[in-house]
Amino acid sequence: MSSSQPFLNSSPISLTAGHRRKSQFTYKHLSLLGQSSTSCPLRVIAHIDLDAFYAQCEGVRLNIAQDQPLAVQQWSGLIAINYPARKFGVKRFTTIGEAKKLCPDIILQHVATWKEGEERWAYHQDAFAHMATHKVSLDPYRLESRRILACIKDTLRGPPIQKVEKASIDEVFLDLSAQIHAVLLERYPELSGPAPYDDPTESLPRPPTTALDWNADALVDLDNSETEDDDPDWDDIAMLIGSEIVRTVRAAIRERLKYTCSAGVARNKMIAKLGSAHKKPNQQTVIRNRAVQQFLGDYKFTKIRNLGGKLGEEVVTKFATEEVKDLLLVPIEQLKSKVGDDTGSWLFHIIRGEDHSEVNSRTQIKSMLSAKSFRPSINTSEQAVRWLRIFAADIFSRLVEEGVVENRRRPKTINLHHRQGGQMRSKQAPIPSGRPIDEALLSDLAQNLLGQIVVDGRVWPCSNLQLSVGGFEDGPTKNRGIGGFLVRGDEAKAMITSKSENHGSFHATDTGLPMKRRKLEDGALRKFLTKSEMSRDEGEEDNDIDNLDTIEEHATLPYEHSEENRKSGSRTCEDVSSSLLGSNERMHEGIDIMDKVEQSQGPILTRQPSTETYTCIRCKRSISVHQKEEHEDWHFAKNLQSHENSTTSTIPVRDNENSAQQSNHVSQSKMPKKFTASRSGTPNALGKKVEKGQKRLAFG
Ligand code: DCP
Ligand code: CA
Repeated sequence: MSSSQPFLNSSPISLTAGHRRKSQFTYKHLSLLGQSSTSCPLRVIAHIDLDAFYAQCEGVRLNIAQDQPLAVQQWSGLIAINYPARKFGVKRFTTIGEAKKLCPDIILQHVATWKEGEERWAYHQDAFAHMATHKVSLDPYRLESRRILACIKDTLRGPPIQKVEKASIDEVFLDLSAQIHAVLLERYPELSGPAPYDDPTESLPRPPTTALDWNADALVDLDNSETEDDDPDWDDIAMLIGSEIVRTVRAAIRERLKYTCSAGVARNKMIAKLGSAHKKPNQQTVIRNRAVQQFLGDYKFTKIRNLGGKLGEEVVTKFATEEVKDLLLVPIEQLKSKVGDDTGSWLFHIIRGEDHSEVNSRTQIKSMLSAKSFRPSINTSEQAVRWLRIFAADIFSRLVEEGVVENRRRPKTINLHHRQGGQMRSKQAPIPSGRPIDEALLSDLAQNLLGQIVVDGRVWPCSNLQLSVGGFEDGPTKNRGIGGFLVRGDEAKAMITSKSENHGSFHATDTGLPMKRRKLEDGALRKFLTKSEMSRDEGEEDNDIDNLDTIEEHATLPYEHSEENRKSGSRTCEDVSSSLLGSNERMHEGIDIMDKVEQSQGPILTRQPSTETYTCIRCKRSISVHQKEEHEDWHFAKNLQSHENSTTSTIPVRDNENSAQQSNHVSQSKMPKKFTASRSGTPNALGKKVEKGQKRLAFG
């Protein structure tokens, strides 16, 4: 942005003017602003949220007029509704039929899907009728999300260093403090001088202005104790500059990418986020420090981040109110005695608009998950494998975005969760280092994990499968190639011995067990699993999350069962419970061929007709030479299996939201701390209510 543009509607007055009063802020505060300190009272945070995001993506992609009503359909429900359609009363819970009645001109665009058996997602006209054989792809929206993020960063480009945190697929937080500091010094050179007597606790001079031009911003009214007649102080000026920067960013997104968004500008993340939702679409709301109490007082505290669920409910019950203004009257000691010391103290401060959480620009994806719930359940390995292939392709395409091809980042483990009846089981294996990750490798690893589950029995009918990769680590430094991923000791030996094998080799470890590798590409299980016809079961919505880190964060919050995770991992309890299980499991021996294969030897062996045979020295059977390799694989796997010390986690789970509670309970003692207490100290409460921004879908 150009800092030379005037933003004050009164001309600067000399700071040496005799009538000048002191600011309530000090030189120290000014310096903290430059450091983006979370405790700086001049701090300015912005939250930007795209309006009707998926709907805008489709509108832009299809070049549809901006006033044309449009909604994004997923199966038989609507997941995003643009603002022109909202005027007709179309909402997220509106049925397709009702939407057409309310707004006959509405365009309903189905989300892109991966069609079973196809290699890429696409926009399929008839996807809505094929829930069982299609899986939703959010790639188009992720791509747009990235373009928007890049545009924001480009517009802000420094110095000073940017602090931009991607909070979900269509939200970012910006800590504008350092930028604002630079602009302040440029526009008010008087501020750059040393503090009087070199004492940083000396007050700053008062800003040389009496009125600020807030342009078209929605300005939240000041607190009752304040008046617009009061002269602005530096926090107001900082907010104004922040607001100016945000306007520039929003204009760039609009001009370059055609998207509108709304924004909140305030002193912290919590208030900025409430601010962006305050006036939509295409507006920005500024909550000056002097307006915070007024702003929050009008809210129900259940709208505040972390208070939307069970904790919020508990507070409502204990204090018989949902209003912030009522809770403000409760002394801290009483809050502590009713909800516990930590939570009480946190609550006391949060309703007063105090939040020192950092805008973390280094938030990185820790794991990725692709999943589907099946209704009715699926009943064969063949069906499962078809989905695993799609999951693998889905995850791989996201890994590409994450820089896996260039070795910028790389996951270390792969996890498969499987639900049958009341049981959720999961298997995990390391992703072999020292070789490129590709779709086939992920698919092979996944199929092997499935094989492990199959051999344990009680597999079908299966109602949910989830494939995830995790344990991301940064790739080699600039001058190291793929070979730079270190391979040591046993692993290196194993790699050498498996060199002649194809890329699908894998290893899996159990604590203390030697690593073992098997060939997958032509393995018996793979062939067995892939040969039969496609699933025709009717499916349920997909669960599709690209950032389990977000889930971990949200795992501390109340959850309701939701089949959807459209907004970067904020909306599922099944996924939460399974990721908890996964994270606590020991690595499991990765054996690829199990009992199931034994039963299926017939079909495998007869699949490729051949006249040439040989007699297997181990089982003395006559085998086609074409199948020698896979037959030997089978023996190998049987051997491994007999040595296997299974570590499968079989934890009873109940349906829907209960599954999260139950699983959480079972594994509580092993849970990483981040699952048991939130950053802000709120208690773990995997419960019923949907957090704001985790709305339950109308279908499922
Ligand atoms: N989403 C979803 N299912 C939900 C909620 C959201 O699939 N239950 C998807 C579709 C939305 C996107 O996430 O377009 C962003 O969610 P928001 O809650 O920000 O909603 P919108 O961006 O659609 O609308 P708004 O203008 O209110 O932000
Ligand atoms: Ca949005």
